[in-house]
Amino acid sequence: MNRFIHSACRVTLAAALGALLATAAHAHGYKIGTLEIEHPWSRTTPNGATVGAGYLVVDNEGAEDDTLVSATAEVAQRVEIHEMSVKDGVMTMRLLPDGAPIPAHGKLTLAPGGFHLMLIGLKAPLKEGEKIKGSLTFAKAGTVAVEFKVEGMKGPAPMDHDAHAAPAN
Ligand SMILES: [Cu+2]
Repeated sequence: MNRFIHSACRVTLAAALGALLATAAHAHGYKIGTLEIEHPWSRTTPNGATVGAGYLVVDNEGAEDDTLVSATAEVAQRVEIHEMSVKDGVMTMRLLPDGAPIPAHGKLTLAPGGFHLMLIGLKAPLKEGEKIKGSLTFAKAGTVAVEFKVEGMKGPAPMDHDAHAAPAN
């Protein structure tokens, strides 16, 4: 019994340490004006995929609203800002032509299932561990260069991208 408890403790400790190290290793961020951009990342894409996605968090420490109005990524012909939502049980995706709002003293979260960047016209599949050079442009703060880290599949299923991948015949 004692032995069981001890080994359980070790496992928990190892898991906690592992999570901590993983977080530290993955964290990267950028700052422009009053905005802090946390951990831009993207997902691996299968061979032949023409679209990918970009995710990040923007923290606004300022007293004025701002807007993420556009973005670029070297691997994509163009990048759009999209929002995914579920209405009446149906998943819908829409392009936000005016960008995504970042409230004063608030944050904008781009994550699977919600706001995201859509990388359109991929020149090559995205492989785990790659860094994609790109930029983010904000209405007030201006443009900042960022790198999106490509991470493997994990967390919620990437339905958002499959939903608007080119029609699969
Ligand atoms: Cu999208």
